[in-house]
Amino acid sequence: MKYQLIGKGKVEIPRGGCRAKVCGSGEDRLQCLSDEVRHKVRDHPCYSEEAHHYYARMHVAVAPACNIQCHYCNRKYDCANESRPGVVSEVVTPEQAVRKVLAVAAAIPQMTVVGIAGPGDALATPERTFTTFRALFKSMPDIKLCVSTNGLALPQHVEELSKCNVEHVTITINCLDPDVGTQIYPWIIWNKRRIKGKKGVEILLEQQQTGLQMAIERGMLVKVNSVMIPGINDEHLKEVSRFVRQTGAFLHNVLPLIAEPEHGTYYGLTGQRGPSREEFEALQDECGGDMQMMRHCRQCRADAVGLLGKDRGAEFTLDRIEQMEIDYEAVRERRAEVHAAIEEERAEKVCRKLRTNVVSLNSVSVGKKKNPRTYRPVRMAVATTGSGIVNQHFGHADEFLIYEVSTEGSRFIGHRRANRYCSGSGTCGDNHTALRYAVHQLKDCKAILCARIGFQPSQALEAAGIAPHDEHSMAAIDDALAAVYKEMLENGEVEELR
Ligand code: CLF
Ligand code: SF4
Repeated sequence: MKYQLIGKGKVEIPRGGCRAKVCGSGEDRLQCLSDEVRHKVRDHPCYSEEAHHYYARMHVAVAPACNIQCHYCNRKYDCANESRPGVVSEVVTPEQAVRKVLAVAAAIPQMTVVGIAGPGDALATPERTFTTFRALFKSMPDIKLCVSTNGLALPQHVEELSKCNVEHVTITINCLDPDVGTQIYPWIIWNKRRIKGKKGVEILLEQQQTGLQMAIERGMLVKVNSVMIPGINDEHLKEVSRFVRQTGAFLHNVLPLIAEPEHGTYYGLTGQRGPSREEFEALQDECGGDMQMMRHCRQCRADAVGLLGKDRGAEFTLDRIEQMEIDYEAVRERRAEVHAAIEEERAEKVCRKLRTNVVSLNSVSVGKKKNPRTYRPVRMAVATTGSGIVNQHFGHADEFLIYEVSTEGSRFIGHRRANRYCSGSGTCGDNHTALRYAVHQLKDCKAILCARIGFQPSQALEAAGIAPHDEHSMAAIDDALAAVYKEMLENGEVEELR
């Protein structure tokens, strides 16, 4: 190795969790964690795949400036570390941010986390970020606080983050090797001076690694984001993932580069491509190993509000929330009730899963009682609006969740964007482009589970080898997937493993 890592291998892992490969990202994974860590992640929609079906997050865009330049960023757009390209509707002051959080907490009681993720870097304008965090910690202590940063200023602010009760820290680490870094970062601002090239990159990487260690030592749950840039850091990210695992970070989140000429970024204008879906999934699998990988990231906007993938930010613009009078004590009681009901539902789901799913799949009789474990897993898509239930019409879906289903149960793979097939205006049948796109997006799936589906889309999907299922409407996703897989096994539709 031709570069130095900071304190590699020296950090104690505080999470108390098991590292068994069997741990998934859902409830089974949660059961492996210490009580303290489980408490921190069980209602954080980014840190727990299972939680993202139930709980929402919001970002307050209080951080307009940045202290580095990434070749994939044009700050007219959101921070590409934590967002999809799109202009932030409005940068808010700390006071406006608190007001906005109050409004969202009242309207969306499932909102459990407030994050600061841009549109610049949260720690490049620390006074704005910390004024916001302090006020939120004081007035709404039941809401978790989360920050996302490029890491340059993390070491000098980690103590203050800890004092503000920020338990979740995301650091974007795209490389460990400065020679790779020079192809990603042209300059940084350090001690009020612009430092270009390798020297600047070396400072950035050292700060990132030091900040990562310091945050972990203070008991924060650290997630590392890495942007996959084909031909630049794609191979190198496997090494980054190993490093992340060794430091004791909780989660690694590899994101695909989004680079379009219209975004005006260096990569967009120079033709740097993002990864294909196949390349991206292959890297996620390779980085996985016994490391917990995040697969449900939506690359959200720096002002996103709501469940991941279901943005409601437009409902909470400053002009809309100005007149609201909110009594937080009443809101807090209501939120506690809603959270208790969600937890009851989740507990009931776990019991039901233990009683039925695996048992029923493992005991399914296929032909002459062959062992069903010798059958291939199958990919299936689900249309859902949340709560872990198959509850969305095919034509209303903006995205589909993708699972790999086998006799062992179901494993979340990721999400696929969709364009709504049905506008609700009675013209669904004409929306061939959206339908073609959905078929393309689901081409590796054998089934789509939704609340309802019309005749035309059913036909188009079936012709592409994707079986539509709306008979499990309102069933829990895991149960519905298991039932469809079982049916496929019984019908001899699942390929046998040799
Ligand atoms: Fe926001 Fe990030 Fe906190 Fe989540 S997002 S600051 S950890 S509360 Fe989540 Fe959005 Fe992905 Fe970020 S889905 S982009 S990982
Ligand atoms: Fe843009 Fe974020 Fe990079 Fe700063 S750290 S240049 S805001 S992507």
